Amino acid sequence: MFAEDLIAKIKNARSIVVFTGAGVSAESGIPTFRDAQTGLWENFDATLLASPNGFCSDKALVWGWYEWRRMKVLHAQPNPAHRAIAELSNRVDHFALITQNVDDLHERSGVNDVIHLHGSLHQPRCFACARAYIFPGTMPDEPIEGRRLEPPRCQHCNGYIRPGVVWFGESLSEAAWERAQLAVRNCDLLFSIGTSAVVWPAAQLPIEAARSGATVIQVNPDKTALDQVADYNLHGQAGTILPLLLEAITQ
Ligand code: BV8
Ligand code: ZN
Repeated sequence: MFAEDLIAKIKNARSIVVFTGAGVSAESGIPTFRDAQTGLWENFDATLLASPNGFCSDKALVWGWYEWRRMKVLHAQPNPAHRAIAELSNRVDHFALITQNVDDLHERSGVNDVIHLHGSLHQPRCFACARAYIFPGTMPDEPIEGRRLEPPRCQHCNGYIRPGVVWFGESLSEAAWERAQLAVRNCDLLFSIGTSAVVWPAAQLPIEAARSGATVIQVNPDKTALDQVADYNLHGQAGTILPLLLEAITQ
């Protein structure tokens, strides 16, 4: 199934980075970023909804969209791809997981130190004073086509609560970006899993790994701009490929 030199490279790697996008959560039933535009969302530009201007121009529409996505994540379970990545993290001396995803499925599959480049659905904060907001313990019950929902207000300054994610046009957290760059510059091997590699500066990471001499392995059913950069392109679903890869390296 896999080239012998590929298996040897993974077995001999002492430092591995796994870089993931929405595709790794697809088999958990979480729509990938671009096809999250189902129902009500199909006539909205995602990059508009996921932006400060989008929120300021229609807070209830954007907050309702994020609550619908948060509900999807709360109902979802980690899939075999998440679990294979967690198992890999226990088999290598140095491991870093860098994700563009805002769900917590990597954490729930057992990876305890996840670098979230684009924040998290589970850490809302006040748009004005940045104080953390704690969600009520209840499960949101959002219809599939979504609905407008007024965002809650901050108890401290009465500002609007916003999703704890990095929107388009917002800069990434310095700390996360520094950690991610350090990891990719010092790894022997980087997996890029389930990302269309179109969002910057995240998309730069596998390129920096390759430039630093790492072996780059891409897992994606489709071709992406990374096909030119990767040493190995495993075209298929992560939930199928990764468990087979783990099996092959443990033989
Ligand atoms: C910034 C959180 C500047 C919100 C997200 C160059 C440099 C810097 C910036 C830019 C630049 N060029 C353009 C920009 C602007 C912009 C950008 O990149 N725009 C894009 C559209 C061109 N970047 C930004 O605005 C960034 N900010 O740089 O700030 C700055 C600097 C200083 C001071 C101020 C400002 C911030 C970008 C972060 C945006 N936030 N997420 C939310 O989630 O709602 S991005 C969001 O979209 C996701 O987090 C993710 O990163 C991205 C979606 O990408 P993917 O994860 O790849 O998902 P996608 O659906 O695209 O693809 C899924 C893939 O999986 C597919 O390939 C599919 O084939 C595959 N797949 C499907 N099923 C499976 C599978 N693979 C495996 N197995 C399966 N089963
Ligand atoms: Zn506040």
